[in-house]
Amino acid sequence: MFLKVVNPNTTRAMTAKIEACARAVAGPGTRLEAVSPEMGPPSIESHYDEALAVPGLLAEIEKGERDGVDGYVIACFGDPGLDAAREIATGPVVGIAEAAMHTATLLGRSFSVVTTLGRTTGRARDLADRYGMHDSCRGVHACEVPVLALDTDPDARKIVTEACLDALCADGSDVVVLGCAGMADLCARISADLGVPVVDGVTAATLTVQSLVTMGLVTGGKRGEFAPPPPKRYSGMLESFTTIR
Ligand code: 2AL
Repeated sequence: MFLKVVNPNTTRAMTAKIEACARAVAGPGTRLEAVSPEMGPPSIESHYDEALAVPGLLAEIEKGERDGVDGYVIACFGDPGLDAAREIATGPVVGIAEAAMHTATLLGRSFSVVTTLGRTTGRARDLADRYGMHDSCRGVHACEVPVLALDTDPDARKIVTEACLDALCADGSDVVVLGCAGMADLCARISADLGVPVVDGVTAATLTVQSLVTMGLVTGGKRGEFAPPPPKRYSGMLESFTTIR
C-alpha cells in the first residue's frame, strides 16, 4: 500500500523527522512518502497559521490522488483540514490528534495532552470534545516550547518531559498524549523516563491508517457528507482549487 504523510507546515527538517518516525512503524509492504506543502506557514501555532496551512495541505491530497495514494496522515496536532481532506481523498485520512487520543483511551481511563504553546491548548481541547474525549481527556497543558524550537532548543526534551510529569500529577491521568508532530522523536525516551504510556500521534496515525487501508475501509463509504465536494469554480488565488474537471 502507498501512504502519504502530510506535514502541513513548510519546514522540511520537521517533515524529515516525521517521516523517520512514520517509517519506523510502517509495515514491510507499505510505501510511505512524507511531504510539506509548497505554500503555507513554517509552523502551526495559531488559528491563523492553521487556516492558511489548509490550502497547501489540500493541494498535497489532490496530488496524492493523482499518484494513487491509498491513505493519508495529517501530521499536525490541530488536525487542520481533516474533513475537507476526507472529501477529496478516495482512501482514509487520519489526523494525529484523533489517532493519538483514540489510542490513549485503549491504554488507561484517562489521558493528559502536553502541547507546545499555551495558545494552542484551546484547539486541542476543542478536538478532544469533538472526538468524544470529554471524560477521558483530563487536561491539556503547554510546555511553552515553540514548534520549531523543539529541534533547536537543547533543553527541549527536558522541558517537555517535565511538562508531562506535571500534567500526570495535576490530572491524575494514566497516559500522556504528545500534542505536536515535532515531539514524535521524543516519545520513546519520555515514556521510558516517566514509566507511563506516552502516545505520539504520528506513530498512532500511521498505524491507524495502515490498518484502515488493510481493512479496505473508506471514509463514510464516500457517500453523503464525505462525498467529493460539488463541482465549483474557485476564483482569485484559489483558482487552482476549482473542482470542475
Ligand atoms: C503543531 C504541529 O503538530 N505541527 C505544527 O506546526 N504545530 N502543533 C502544535 N500544538 O503546535
